Amino acid sequence: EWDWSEHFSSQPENERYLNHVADKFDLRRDIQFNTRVTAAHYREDTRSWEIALEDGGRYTTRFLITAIGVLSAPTMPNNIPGIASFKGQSCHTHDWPRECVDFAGKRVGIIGTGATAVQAIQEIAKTAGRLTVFQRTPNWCVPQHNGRISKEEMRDIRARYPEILALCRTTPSCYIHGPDPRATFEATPEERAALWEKRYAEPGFALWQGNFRDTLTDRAANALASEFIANKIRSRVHDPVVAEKLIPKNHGWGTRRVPLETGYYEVFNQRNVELVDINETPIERVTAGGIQTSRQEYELDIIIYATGFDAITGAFDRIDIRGVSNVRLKEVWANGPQTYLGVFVNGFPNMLMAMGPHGGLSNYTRTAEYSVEWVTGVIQYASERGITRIEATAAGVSEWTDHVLALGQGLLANEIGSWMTGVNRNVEGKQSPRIMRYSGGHPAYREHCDAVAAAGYRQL
Ligand code: NA7
Repeated sequence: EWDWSEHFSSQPENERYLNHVADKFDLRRDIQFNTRVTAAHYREDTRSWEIALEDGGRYTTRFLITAIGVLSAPTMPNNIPGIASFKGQSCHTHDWPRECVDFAGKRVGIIGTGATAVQAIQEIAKTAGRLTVFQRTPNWCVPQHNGRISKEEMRDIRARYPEILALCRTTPSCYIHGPDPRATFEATPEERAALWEKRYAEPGFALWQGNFRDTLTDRAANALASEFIANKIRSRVHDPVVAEKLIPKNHGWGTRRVPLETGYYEVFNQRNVELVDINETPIERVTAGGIQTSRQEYELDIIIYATGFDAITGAFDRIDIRGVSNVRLKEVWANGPQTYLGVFVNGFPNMLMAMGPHGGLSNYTRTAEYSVEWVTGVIQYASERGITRIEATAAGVSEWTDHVLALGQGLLANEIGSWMTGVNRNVEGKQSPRIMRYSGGHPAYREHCDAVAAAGYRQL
């Protein structure tokens, strides 16, 4: 019943939609807002979890479902001294002010060039007096091709919802795009160019998810695809020196999350925009009036920290989660997540993770829906049978962890630091890439989980 106005809707529309869903299903009565959980401790004697809130509140619950998100623990660049001394306006993109920020005529600095920064930069550049982009690592961005949805198109989309959702169930990452069945070198140069041009002109992740099947595993194939995008960047940025700075050199196409853009590269042709490569001229400190690099001080009215998240396990680390014998989850995961199906952890009975590490983390809405249904299925099964304790076996966890690690071998994305490999250089102990996600494709993930459910969860 919802009429979407755009193919990639903006924040206000997303919020309206979520409120609509909450109202429609009368969900608010089950939600306690503005509640930060600080600790969750398992008690064996009662087979329950004790939950502590920041405001001193306490709850006891038999089952604990964590649905705390993979990108919900924002991180500031704390290696930069002087952040608190800045006298102008500043914020992390995650804590964006509710009121509209007016950039007109202002001198704005932004640190970071991930997917969030790319979206911010292309908008802010429209009105800012001066925009300075402090870039550490460029990313491979491709056009989003957003567009408005007319009434007729919406009618057509609505009629095809079952077909669209069925299609998403067949692809590895649950998008409408699936890989081209050919390997890169099975196609002629003309066929390759034709596929890449076609996908580059299509909306969303068409090029990322709909590329030749070996693009993200074969180095030579990846290098060719990278060169295609590099040439697109060169053709869009007038100054060849700036263009080269915007082309990633330390990772291949598609090996980190691909930012979608609308006129991002053209922004760097504008006279009011400057790209500062902070590998060449590192940021030394934030001052009262701006940002000081090794070359000069940039005077700024606004500083935006688009510096990302302690992803996937960060939200877990920020809660004092303790299982049997007071063992801390953060310590169990010190060398990387260990889970069964991305849902259970041995030694943490009755805790179920929706969209947990090593689970099927892909197109978020599609895969979260499956995850939530599976987790609630377990609880329903237990409740109906009076089962009061559910725990994955140590063997189950080590088998699943080994399986996930084996599947992740050979994927170029797992060699490079990014939030998808759990790297955040602002967080101690998260400096090197790890395999954080199940990479066998969501259909295979569902097969595993469905089989476990069908067997009455006995393999837990
Ligand atoms: P990302 O993709 O993690 O990007 C964070 C950016 O901030 C990235 O360019 C980082 O550079 C940069 N960064 C972080 N810390 C620093 C410091 N200390 N100095 C300079 N630059 C820094 O987060 P986003 O919010 O853009 O996107 C997250 C996901 O949300 C996105 O992929 C979508 O899936 C939704 P680096 O690359 O580490 O050199």
